[in-house]
Amino acid sequence: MQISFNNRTLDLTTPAVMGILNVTPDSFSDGGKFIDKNAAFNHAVQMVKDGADIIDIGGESTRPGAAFVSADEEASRVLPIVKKIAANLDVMISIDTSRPEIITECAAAGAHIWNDIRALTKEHAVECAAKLQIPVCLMHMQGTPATMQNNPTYKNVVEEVKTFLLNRIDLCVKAGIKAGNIILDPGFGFGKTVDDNYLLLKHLDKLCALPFPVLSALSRKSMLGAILNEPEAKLRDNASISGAVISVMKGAKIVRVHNVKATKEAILIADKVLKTN
Ligand code: 7PJ
Repeated sequence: MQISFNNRTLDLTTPAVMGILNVTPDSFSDGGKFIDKNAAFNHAVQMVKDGADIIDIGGESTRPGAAFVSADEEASRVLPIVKKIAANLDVMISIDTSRPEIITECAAAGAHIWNDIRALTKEHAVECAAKLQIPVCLMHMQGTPATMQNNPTYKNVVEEVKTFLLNRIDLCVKAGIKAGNIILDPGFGFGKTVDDNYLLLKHLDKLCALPFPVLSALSRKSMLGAILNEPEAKLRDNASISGAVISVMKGAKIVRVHNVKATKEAILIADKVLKTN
């Protein structure tokens, strides 16, 4: 498995680390720290040194109750850092956005992956991805970021997440998106109870059995805090690394994390276990 765009290829025969770079003032674990363009760039440089294969840039906070961000504001947050990373670092760039106009500008500025927590459900998103031929990550979410944690309900969360993603794949492929450009994500924490999240993690191999790379993003999330009884997101890194290792053992090809160095080292060992005969 590999993904390619804008003259860059990511080989997924070894699992990849996606380092999180939030450029929002209100993101829950590192919000505000990387608003300054130089600080954001320096953090990206460090993550690349630490072994990041992808830098995921997000300009819209999706935490419940987060303020609305206009497209102009989102563009002004992400575009300068996309340009600076594309010009200076040997790394893939993904953009955590749901807006076609943002990804179009970012792709022209050198980005490589459209990471959409709304799975291309905004108007014109599917057509835009088909036109750009950019790799896309389709994530499952129940509800909307504002209300998703109010009362998430499933009969069978593992099956429902898989069915949702299969339906999105079908629609995307019919609209002209290449199957080889699709990445899947169960969406840990997006409209799920703690136990829903652990069922999804326990059965992540079922999603990984589909012929698409799976991205697992549970770094610092509240599903970890719930077990540790740790309200401070930054103090959940050991649990995050454990989650990344479990994900890779179950077949995930990309892990989206805050702590790149520790995660990279940990999943290299998991990958060696998987590949040893
Ligand atoms: C996810 C994401 C996720 C993907 C965020 C946070 C919230 N992108 N962006 N999957 N979560 N693909 O990091 O806690 O789960 S923002």
